[in-house]
Amino acid sequence: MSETTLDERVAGAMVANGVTIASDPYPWPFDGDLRFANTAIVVIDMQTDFCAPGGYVDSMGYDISLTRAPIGPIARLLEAARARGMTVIHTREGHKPDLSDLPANKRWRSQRIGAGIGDQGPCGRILVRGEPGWEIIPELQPVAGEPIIDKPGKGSFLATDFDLVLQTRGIRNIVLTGVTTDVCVHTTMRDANDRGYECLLLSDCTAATKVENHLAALDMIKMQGGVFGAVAPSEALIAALEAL
Ligand code: C5J
Repeated sequence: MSETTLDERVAGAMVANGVTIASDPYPWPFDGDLRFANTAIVVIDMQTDFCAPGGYVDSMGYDISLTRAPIGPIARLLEAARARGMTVIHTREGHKPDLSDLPANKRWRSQRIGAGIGDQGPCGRILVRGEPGWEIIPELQPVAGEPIIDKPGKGSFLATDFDLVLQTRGIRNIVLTGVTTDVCVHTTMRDANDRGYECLLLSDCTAATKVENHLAALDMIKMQGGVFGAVAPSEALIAALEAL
């Protein structure tokens, strides 16, 4: 058998499948290999602490109407994905009750802004596993069989079995949703991209605590020809799923 170059294999894959979605700065995924079986929807940290009254973000004084804005678009996307048997994975940021996995500087910084991680707040101890604030919001509850990744950090790979879950299910394409665009979503996307996953961030299914940061985070993905992947509105992905 003759050797093929990487360019020829990419071109071959595009011809073989040819399914991409309208995204920026390139039609995603890069090789047209978009299938229900190789694509996961990842819902990052849609927890009370990030998007409900009395939670961590609210206690820091940010406007939770921003972090609540993706709830409707994510719910519609999950309906489309679940109807097609796609993998949906949820993450939760939180620390052990004894705070043994909470770095001192993370705690110190949060206390400085009046929302100390591990301290008592209106929704229980802030960002502590098992507390009401740490729970995923009722509107986006996981359904049976959907993995939940508990992470102590901003990224979803550190100190978790996220990569193992993705590999076990044969996932190559990752669709990122959730909060916050500039922190946990970006950290996860950057890490996933370095590991060879083909990433798409949905602009209306993500949000930050500042609109400027959300927009800047979208821009960063699109530079250098799509340095971390691509960006699209959820309607573009849903249209592609309906066409598959
Ligand atoms: C933050 C997150 N922003 N889920 N966490 O502290 O993005």
